Amino acid sequence: MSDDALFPLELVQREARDAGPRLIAPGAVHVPGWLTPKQQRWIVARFGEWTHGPVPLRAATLPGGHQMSVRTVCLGWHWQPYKYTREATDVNGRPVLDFPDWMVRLGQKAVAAAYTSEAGVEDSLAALAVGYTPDAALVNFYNDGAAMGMHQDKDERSNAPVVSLSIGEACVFRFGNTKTRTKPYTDVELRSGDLFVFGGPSRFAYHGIPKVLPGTAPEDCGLPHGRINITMRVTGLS
Ligand code: MD3
Ligand code: FE
Repeated sequence: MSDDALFPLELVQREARDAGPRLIAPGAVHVPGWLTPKQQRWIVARFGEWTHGPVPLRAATLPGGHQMSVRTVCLGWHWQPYKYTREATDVNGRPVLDFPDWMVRLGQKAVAAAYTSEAGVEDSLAALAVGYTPDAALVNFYNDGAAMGMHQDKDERSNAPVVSLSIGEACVFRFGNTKTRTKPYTDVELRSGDLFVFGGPSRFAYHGIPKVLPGTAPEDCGLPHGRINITMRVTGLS
């Protein structure tokens, strides 16, 4: 018997999905393999459309003059350091793309999938899935050694959870604490198809991506090189 028959790829992926939601810290739940390969490929195709939209993928320039190595395209609201705007005034002044209805529904399903009793979350968090309505997404693209330093996401005027979806190459995700950008932190490997939800006590924790692991994109994810991360947020703006 060939190795392919003994160790089919489907079995490996099924195991990731079977692992179910894991509580990393209060309010921080990792759901390995939540998106199917077909869903991942469909989202990669949408990503291609977004990057050809009114505002191109761009590396934001921080107030100190440094450029981020990650490039981003936004939906719903355009993020720039450190505010949300409807027009990309730091890029080309064009209006941001709409936040798609399918992504609102996907965000609701994501919070519900993460905040189940299976994950051991508090009942008060499980209630956050009801009526979850994200209105902004930052779609990050990592390639050629791109990384993201430890930071907090606090430009939103809401403490609603953030939903994160990963597609493509795996990465090391560093989940810290709410007090300092240094230790203690927990490193978690995020792989293609993984979901992570950050709410409740984890919503304002420091976090970052120390490295992407080149060459680890599964063949069936639709993205041969690099890593896409979608984070959905509730801005609390109107
Ligand atoms: C924890 N993105 O866009 S996703 C970001 O993989 C960002 O591109 C990383 O950090 C990425 O701001 C990490 C995981 C994540 C996103 C938002 C969070 C973790 C979070 C907000 C609060 C706490
Ligand atoms: Fe962040």
